[in-house]
Amino acid sequence: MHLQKHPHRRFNPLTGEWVLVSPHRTKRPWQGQTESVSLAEGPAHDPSCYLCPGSERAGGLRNPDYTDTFVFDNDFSALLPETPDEEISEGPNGIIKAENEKGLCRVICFSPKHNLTIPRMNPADIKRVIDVWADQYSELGNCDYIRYVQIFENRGTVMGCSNLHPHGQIWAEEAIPDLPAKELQNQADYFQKYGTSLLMDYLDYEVRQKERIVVRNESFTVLVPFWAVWPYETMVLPNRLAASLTDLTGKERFDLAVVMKQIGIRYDNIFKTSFPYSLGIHQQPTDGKEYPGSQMHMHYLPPLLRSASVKKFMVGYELMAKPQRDITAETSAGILRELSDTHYLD
Ligand code: H2U
Ligand code: ZN
Repeated sequence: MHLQKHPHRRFNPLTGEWVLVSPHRTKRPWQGQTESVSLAEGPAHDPSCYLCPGSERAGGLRNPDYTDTFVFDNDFSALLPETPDEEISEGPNGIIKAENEKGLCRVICFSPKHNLTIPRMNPADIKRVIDVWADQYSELGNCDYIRYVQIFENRGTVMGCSNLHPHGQIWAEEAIPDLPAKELQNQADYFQKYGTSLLMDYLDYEVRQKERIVVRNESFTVLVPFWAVWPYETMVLPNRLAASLTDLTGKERFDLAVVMKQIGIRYDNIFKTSFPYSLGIHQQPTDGKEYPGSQMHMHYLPPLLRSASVKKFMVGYELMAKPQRDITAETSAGILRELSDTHYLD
């Protein structure tokens, strides 16, 4: 089987799921929808932006005149700390099942500047965001009922982001959500079977193979995983075993900031646009249990495919069967690797 020629499916050892890869299909014509492109840089301060320093938010609270990062409780939290402790199990064989879910949602502004996105921030300022992420992970994880903390960023209107001011979210909750739970289970099974870390072994392999590596420094590696689903999906891995951001030294956090800037610049440079994506950090649960072999990592899931205006649709087959992609992980990694390290706007 030729991975760049023949249709095949690839296995994702983290989730235990498969992705269909159809490299022969990349020349298919496209006459479908195009997304509108955001070209202009916005202003550094937008008085109508509810995330800018000094602005009033929807809930009536006013933001302080913050100078670096700013964290607040989401005014429209999906999870709440006070909910009645209850479970429902009824219907034939208990098929109607519900459990209460306590939690907290926070918003983090990355910068006071309305138009300063991560790829255009200094590594030192990105490191500050990473420090805040680590502090939030500890603080929220220390709440007695919080077992899992999910840090993420939706970037760009295509990804449902409601505001261009660079910001992310943190949802902390009582139950470990299904996706991280699956990844943790597969890492635990692997450790049980082989006595080593699945993601460390995988990284080791990729570093020797080279073809899916995008950028790398002393502490971190960015690669397009063999099993990537989204056209330019990447994963960011520490070069040593670390359960969470709190395990990282100051130098390692700085090195993470550097690769985040590098991958961010490359993303923006692909189509000369503020590249939309969802970014998420998977870390060890905060339930006090041991997770031997589990490795913290970040996923970048960007939807764009052919241009700044054409995204990959996850529709019929993907919604009903399994994910599918045309351009291979190796081709995407090659494109990302070759792109300039200088942002197209600089
Ligand atoms: P997104 O851009 O990823 O949608 O995140 C913005 C979040 O900010 C969203 O969850 C919250 C929304 O609930 N928000 C506030 O907490 N206060 C506001 O004044 C507006 C938006
Ligand atoms: Zn703003």
